Amino acid sequence: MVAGRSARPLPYICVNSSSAAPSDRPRVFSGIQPSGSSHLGNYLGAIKNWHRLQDDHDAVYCVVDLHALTLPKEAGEVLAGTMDIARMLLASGIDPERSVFFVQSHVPAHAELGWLMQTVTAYGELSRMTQFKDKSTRDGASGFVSAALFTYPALQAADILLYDTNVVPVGDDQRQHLELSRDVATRFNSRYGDTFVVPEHRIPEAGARVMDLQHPENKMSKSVDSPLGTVNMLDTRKEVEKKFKKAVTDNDGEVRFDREAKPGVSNLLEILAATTDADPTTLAANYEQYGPLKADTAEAVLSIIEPIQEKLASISDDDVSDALAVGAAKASAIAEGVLDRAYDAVGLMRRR
Ligand code: AQP
Repeated sequence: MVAGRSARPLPYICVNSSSAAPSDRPRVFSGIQPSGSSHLGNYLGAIKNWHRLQDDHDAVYCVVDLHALTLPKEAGEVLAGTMDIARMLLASGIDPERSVFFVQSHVPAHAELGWLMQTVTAYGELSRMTQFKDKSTRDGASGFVSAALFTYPALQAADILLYDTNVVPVGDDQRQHLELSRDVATRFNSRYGDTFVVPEHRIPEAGARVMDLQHPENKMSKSVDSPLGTVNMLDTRKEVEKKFKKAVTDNDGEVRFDREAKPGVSNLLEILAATTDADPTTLAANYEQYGPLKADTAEAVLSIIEPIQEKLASISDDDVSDALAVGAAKASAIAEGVLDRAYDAVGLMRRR
């Protein structure tokens, strides 16, 4: 049994309802960085699940623009990325009527609770984060490693805890950060009294770790420059076909799902499985050669991204800004209450 609130005090206000009716549906929260073009890994690892979970959860989804600043950015770059990724999420089926959909920096409670969470996060815990180790040594860090890159898992914990979140749908790369969020929530609760819901992660069976098509030992990533290895959600049909055709496999010619021994082929099977809701081992039995597997995987991916691209074209900047403004108001209403609860638990003097 996890320490802390196992459920929110009920009845609480359903964030999706214009009538503010009480709801006892589990709450789901997740975020995405506006740090570059969203790719197939983001879609299969996270966004696809976000879309589905709107049906039976109280959903809160966020563009985490403050996280994007952990790696050096040009002025204005995050703003442009925020519009792009928000538009992509709307086109992918995130429905601002059914979900709270907003930008992290529009709700100041994130930064405030982020500070409180740093006070219950150990230096040693942050030092063990593999994302920090990877990103601080990567070319993209351009020699400058910000303190924020080191501490942002505490801000991520705040993002989640501010919404009394029960479930966090993420890709496998976020497993370690999620564990940290659970640990710091539990520590806060035991130090200051029962304050936060301790969240669970939800990682998809297929598509949890989509690998780079050229370097199948690395995850597909926004901030890594791998033009042939990354399938972007905005890629044309020609680009997608070319990237899958050139995907790195191996020389033994056998189509078999084995991540260790056959990372390239297994990645293709996993992408096909995630896009068609099938099982990668079962799918492998349908193929004797790599060529048809590559062609079918490209086609399955196109059947997902082409309709999203079509929808994108119909969403204006105003549509995006309007949706985000409504979402920020709804998000603030929840987050400010939880932040007050945290300040009260710690025992800070409150302004009259
Ligand atoms: N390759 C992936 N396979 C499956 N899921 C993935 N996610 C990211 N890459 C993959 C999931 O997408 C969600 C949003 O990711 P993010 O942008 O917040 O963070 P990230 O993991 O840092 O994304 P990138 O693409 O790798 O960007 P950079 O290079 O900037 O770090 C998360 O749920 C994540 O698990």
